[in-house]
Amino acid sequence: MDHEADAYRTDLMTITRFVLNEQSKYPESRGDFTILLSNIVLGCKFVCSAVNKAGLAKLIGLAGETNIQAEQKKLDVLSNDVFVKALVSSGRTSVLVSEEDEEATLVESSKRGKYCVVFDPLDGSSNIDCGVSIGTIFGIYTMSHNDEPTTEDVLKPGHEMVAAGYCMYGSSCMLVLSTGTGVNGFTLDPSLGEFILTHPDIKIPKKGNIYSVNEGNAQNWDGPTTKYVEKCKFPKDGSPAKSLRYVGSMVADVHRTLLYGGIFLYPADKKSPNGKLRVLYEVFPMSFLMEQAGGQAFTGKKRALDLVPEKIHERSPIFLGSYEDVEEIKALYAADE
Ligand code: FDP
Repeated sequence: MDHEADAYRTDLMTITRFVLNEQSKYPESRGDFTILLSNIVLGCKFVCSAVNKAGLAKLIGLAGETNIQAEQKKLDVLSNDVFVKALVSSGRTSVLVSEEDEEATLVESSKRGKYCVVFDPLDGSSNIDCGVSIGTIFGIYTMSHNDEPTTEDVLKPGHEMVAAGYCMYGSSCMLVLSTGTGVNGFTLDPSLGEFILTHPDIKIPKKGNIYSVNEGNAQNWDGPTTKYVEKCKFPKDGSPAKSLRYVGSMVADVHRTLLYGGIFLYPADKKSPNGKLRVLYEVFPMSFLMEQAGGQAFTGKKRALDLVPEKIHERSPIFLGSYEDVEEIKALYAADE
């Protein structure tokens, strides 16, 4: 391969080119989604740069404020600020829900647009101080009316999302996106400051050999989850035991699951009967991506994307990943009923 020539390729598929290509399939489209997405991309680049220099910039440490999760750190505050400003100034949003803000942001009338964005600006915050991968997760809905926006506009099932994605700040910065026609992964080329399509049409393997869960909670799990994890470790059908991988940062754990296959679980337990992860900006976007990649996402009771949240910070148990692995846990819950 001619590496020198490769370094100067001029036909690179940047994320903007990619979305413009997608958009050209809809002649009635006026470019609103492209503008919205370019503001999300700007937020991701900003946070990526802040994460990379966190130590240097003395950003690590408590910000001296507590949020609803009582865990807000400086980088979380900064990331939230960046995304809220980028999304409002895009002029394409009406309602924003952030993990960091107790109330939804209802955008002032002069800056309103047709989208609602739900997001966790910096997920996996307990990993910030030790340099482990963290990420931003987002989901996008469209407004279904032209009246005053309200919080109700985002209390909709996940299958109504028009797009979802995450950006992982890890050994490289990767943005994984679905607009409802498959899943594509873009890697930030720092020399260009552009996300380049590096993982086109991601498909999750039908079955994997990794399970990912916080086993420290095992004593509080219910029967089906306990049985499933037991099966992963001591299979009785002659298949090899699965490997356990758990970063404890949802974006990193889901990213690995998407690329390598397997299952990610954050089940309910006796202490947290609704699990830990948030429906709107963790469970829904990741479930949307999994389904688009050929996998499944299940709550222990139903398809995750069929949940209808009643509150913006609602939680749900979640089991997501390879189609066949999720089938197994579904069967255990069905048998338990
Ligand atoms: P964190 O508490 O570090 O912000 O919902 C947030 C989250 O991380 C997820 O990213 C992660 O999957 C999960 O919590 C980890 O929770 P446990 O520490 O309870 O395993």
